[in-house]
Amino acid sequence: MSRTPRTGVAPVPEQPPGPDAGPGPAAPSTVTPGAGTPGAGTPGAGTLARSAARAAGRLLTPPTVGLGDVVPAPASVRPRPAADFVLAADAAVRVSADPAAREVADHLAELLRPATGYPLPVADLPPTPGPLQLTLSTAAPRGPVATVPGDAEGYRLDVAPDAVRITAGTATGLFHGVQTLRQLLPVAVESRTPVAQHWVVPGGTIVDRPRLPYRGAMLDVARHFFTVEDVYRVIDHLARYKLNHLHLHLTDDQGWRIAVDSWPRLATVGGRTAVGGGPGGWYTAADYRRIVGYAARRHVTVVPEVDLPGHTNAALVAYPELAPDKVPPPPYTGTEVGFSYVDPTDERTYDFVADVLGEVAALTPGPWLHIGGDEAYKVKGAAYTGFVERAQRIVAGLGRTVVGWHQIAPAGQVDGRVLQWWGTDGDDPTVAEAVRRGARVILSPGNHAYLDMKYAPDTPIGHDWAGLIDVHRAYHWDPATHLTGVPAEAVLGVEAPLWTESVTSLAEIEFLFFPRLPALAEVAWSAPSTRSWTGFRERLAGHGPRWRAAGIAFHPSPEIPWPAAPTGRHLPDAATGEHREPARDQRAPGRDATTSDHRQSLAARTAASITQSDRFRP
Ligand code: TNX
Repeated sequence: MSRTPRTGVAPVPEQPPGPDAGPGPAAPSTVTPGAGTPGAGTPGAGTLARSAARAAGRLLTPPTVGLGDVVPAPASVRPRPAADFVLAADAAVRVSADPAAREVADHLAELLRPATGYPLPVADLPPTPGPLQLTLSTAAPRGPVATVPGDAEGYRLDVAPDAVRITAGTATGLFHGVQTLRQLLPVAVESRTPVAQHWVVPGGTIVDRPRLPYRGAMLDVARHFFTVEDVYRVIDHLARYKLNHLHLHLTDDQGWRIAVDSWPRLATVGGRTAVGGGPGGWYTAADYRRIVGYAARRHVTVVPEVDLPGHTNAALVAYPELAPDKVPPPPYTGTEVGFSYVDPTDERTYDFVADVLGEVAALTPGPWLHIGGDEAYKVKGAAYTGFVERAQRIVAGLGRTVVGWHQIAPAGQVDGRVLQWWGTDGDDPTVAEAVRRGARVILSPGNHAYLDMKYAPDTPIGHDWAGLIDVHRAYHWDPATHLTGVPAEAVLGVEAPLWTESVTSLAEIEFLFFPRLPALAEVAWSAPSTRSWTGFRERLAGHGPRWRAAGIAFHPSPEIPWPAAPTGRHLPDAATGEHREPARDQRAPGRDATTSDHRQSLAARTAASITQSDRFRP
């Protein structure tokens, strides 16, 4: 159904119209007199001229993207090739009079202004409809948007010659519709400076909603620290692909990254280290609030993780009273796991847990608190389950929902508890039993969703303990049937964790994210009937030029039919923004690499970043 693209972007296979796609808008005439003129009965000369110019533009400039070339695949796509829309320089954005919807409209205008150079003022709907309309409504004009109870994220996008209309029951739905619209505009929309271009959007109707409510990625800011601005950029990447949760792994052996007023040394002492001996860092409460606020404006919920009772060396350095032997351990900058733990037999430990979780909860508007629970190898049996059960009660007492790595499964059930699965074999009777007792599951299978795994043996950073994960492996699995004994109804969603033992910069985060993050986004968002590897790789191909235009580093996987050169691995140089080849001969450390290996690797990588290589340039 997607038109044959004009830029080498491959067409997508026909998608079935969804049950609620509706008949679509009536075919408009080529020129719509009076469009955009307040109260116009008879069109003025200016209006007619603008309409004629638009019509001419349409004739001269076909869209560069097919209506179906969207990632993740929408639920239903109905192209209307005669109904393309051209954005005019005098266009305004009109939006339902609602503060949250208004924020989405402002976001749309901010996305479009740099590349178009158009002023794109934003104003309320009604009275003037205007060419870009965002309408908050429980029922779209031509058929319901939200037919599934609780579907708070669906939207409908109608593209006609006179207007692009996004209709949704919630501001979140409008926001997702805006992300779709962004993908339907020419690649140049990603430019940060004005581009002379006909801003054509392919005509037709998309009706869309997510398959799973929880779609996320995790960033480990503990092994290496990332700035607030880096995290903003990660949030932008999530939002682009309709992921709605950012899990921040805030604490680990190598660093404590969130200020806690009642235990100040956690950050000021425990935050000073990082893998490989770097300077570390931590977020003040104000920093963290900025992250949470930035995410909220992009309809992304932050899920903070305080990893307990293991992965706590940094906390023990700061407060030795929490250690089993009350002796301060040396700071840890290696990459081993499972050696540290807070003393589960000391009441002071539970004061610490309650204080920390209380402060983090107070800073976090979202419903989730992640208590970790992984790899606490030295806290066994009843000592472990007893600790987890107390931590779970503390979270419940704060009015939040517990999330923990799936190792917490044997602990008693609390309402709504969520287990995050990170195993690799799809079968865990303990998790299945916890699900029978009411637990829900977020799926992060290590061999499909772990973004710190290498793509291929020669990937310059990352691990391989869960296997190599190329784009096909990231894409090719089904959350509904993945875990034995865990039915689809118990699957809350999918999350792609990025552990950062080997990751030291935003460019490296992006290189591991792209193109696998969009693959996992499609696993989580798109109905099975709309998904196919062939269709995905062809739709995804058109995103390479978008990432390049947006300065996003990515791995140009040979599995994807990218439309044009350049090939090669593109890690933009942090200082110059120039794309460069990462040091191919350097292996980032695995789980058991030594600190000095890691230091050497970092030093070599830094050197590589200033030695531009032409080997992989187009
Ligand atoms: C396992 S997955 C871990 C992390 C490591 C990661 C490296 C999980 C819950 N724990 O501590 O960073 O492997 O891939």
